[in-house]
Parts: sequence; C-alpha cells; structure tokens
Amino acid sequence: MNNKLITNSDWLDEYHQGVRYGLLGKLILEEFSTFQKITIFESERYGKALLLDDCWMTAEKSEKYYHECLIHPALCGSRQINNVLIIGGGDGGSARECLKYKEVESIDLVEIDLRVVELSKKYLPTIGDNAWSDSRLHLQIKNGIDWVKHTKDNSYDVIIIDGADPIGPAKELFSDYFLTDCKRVLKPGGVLATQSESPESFKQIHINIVKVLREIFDYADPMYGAVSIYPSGLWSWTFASIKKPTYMNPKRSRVNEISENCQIWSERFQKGAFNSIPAFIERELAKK
Ligand code: SPD
Repeated sequence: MNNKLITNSDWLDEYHQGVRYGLLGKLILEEFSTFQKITIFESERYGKALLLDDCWMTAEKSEKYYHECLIHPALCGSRQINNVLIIGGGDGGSARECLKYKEVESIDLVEIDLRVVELSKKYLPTIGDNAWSDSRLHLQIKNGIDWVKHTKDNSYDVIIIDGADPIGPAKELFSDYFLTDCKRVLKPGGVLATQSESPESFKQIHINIVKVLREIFDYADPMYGAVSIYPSGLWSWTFASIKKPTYMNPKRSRVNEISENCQIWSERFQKGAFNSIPAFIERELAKK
C-alpha cells in the first residue's frame, strides 16, 4: 500500500448508497453554474477530473474506458455516420472519438451548460483534444430535449446521449418521451447510444433504461465495462436500432480505420463486453 498523504492533498469522495468512491488529490475549483455544482479536482492517480453535483464525470487518465465504449459500437455499426448528434458530452471526449472517422461530416454537440465546456477546455484539454478546433464540430449551448423536439424526422445517422446521472439536468435524458423523440429523428439504419449507469449501484435505473429502449426500438442491448472512478466501477452503455441490431456487427473498414488509435475498444473487447451481461440482469430483462 503506498497511499501517501502529501501536503495540500486530500480525499474527494462521491457518496453513493453508503459507499464512498474517492480519489486523493487537490481541489482546483468549485463553482455553481446555472444548472449544477461543478468541481475540478487534480487527482494523483487519474489526473485532473470533473465532477458535477459531487459525482465523478470524467478524469484524464480513465476517460477512454468510458468514451471509447460509448462511441465505437455505434459508429462502427451504423449504416451511415455522416451526421451525428451528441447530447451532453461537454467535456469533448465523445466528439473526439467520433471525429476519428473520416465519414463523419458533421456533429451537433448539444450541451446545456456552457461552463462545463469552458472549464473542460481550460482544465481537461486532452479530453476534447483537437475536437474543439475541428470544423466538423458544431457546438450548441442548448437544452438537448428541446433540440431534439425541434429537429426534423430522420435527421441523424447516430445519436449519442452522454449525460450525467439521472438526477438534476440529465434526468429527462432517461425518459420515454425523449427517447421516443430520438427515434423519430434517427435515420433508418442508424444507431442510438446512451450511457446506462451501473447494473450494480444503479440497478433499477439500468434495467429501466434498457427496457424503455426495447419498447421504443426494435433492438436494444447493454454492453458492460469498467470505469474505475464511477460507483461500483462496473458501468454500462446501451445501443438501440430499428430492424437490425447493427451495433453488434462492426463494419470492417471502420474497425481498420480506428483500431490502432484506440486504447480500450477493439472488436474483440466489444464482443466480450456485450456478452458480459450479469446473469441477474439478463433474467430481469427477460421478464415482461
Ligand atoms: N456516474 C457518472 C456518469 C457519468 C456519465 N457521463 C460522463 C460524461 C463523460 N463525457
């Protein structure tokens, strides 16, 4: 054990159901935006990190475990990937992963909180990286629910929902009316991807989101992985589509295009991750 206490360092914990998920480091900034409490923390183990309303969102040295899993099953599987919509994702990590594909022509990144973008650019620049200066990225500081509501049918090839936990501003991103509206704006052959919480520490929310997506779309499947800074460490992402579960079958040309440039995701990882469904979740999802 080498948990040394360094001067000016302290623990910062996310509290969830009687468990503390903490990192040792230094507090850089804490402020309240119009929407939420925003914290920037410099941890010894995972570098600089962002918290919203006291929950870990992302950290420099663990973010790839989250962003690569959210993006690549959708982008490798969707029939076309020219036009992408990202709801949330104000740290830029999801946009960065989407921009690895030459076929991506345009991304609307709709983030409700300008301060999340400003502080991510300033303190976590490696997460957005070159995405912020890529002319294909169109940043919209707007409410994602309203954005989808006012979007025409069949507008996007891929929809990514990269929100926070379903408390505070992100709550509606898990609602059936919003997800139904997302289906309306998704093109035929497209894929929707959403972060779907932990099957352990957010069990009911996780089950609900998969079931709601299965009611709205023809296919929806959760994929499992590890994000060490999140409650329980075990995390999930769920993919949905119409007519065929295209997210299960990555297109060879896209796999070849991005694989070298991925740290976590690979075709093999994805296959195993879809199959890593805990037995109790599989049973729960099978119930009507
Ligand atoms: N409990 C944390 C859930 C956070 C999901 N979104 C993270 C945003 C990273 N772009």
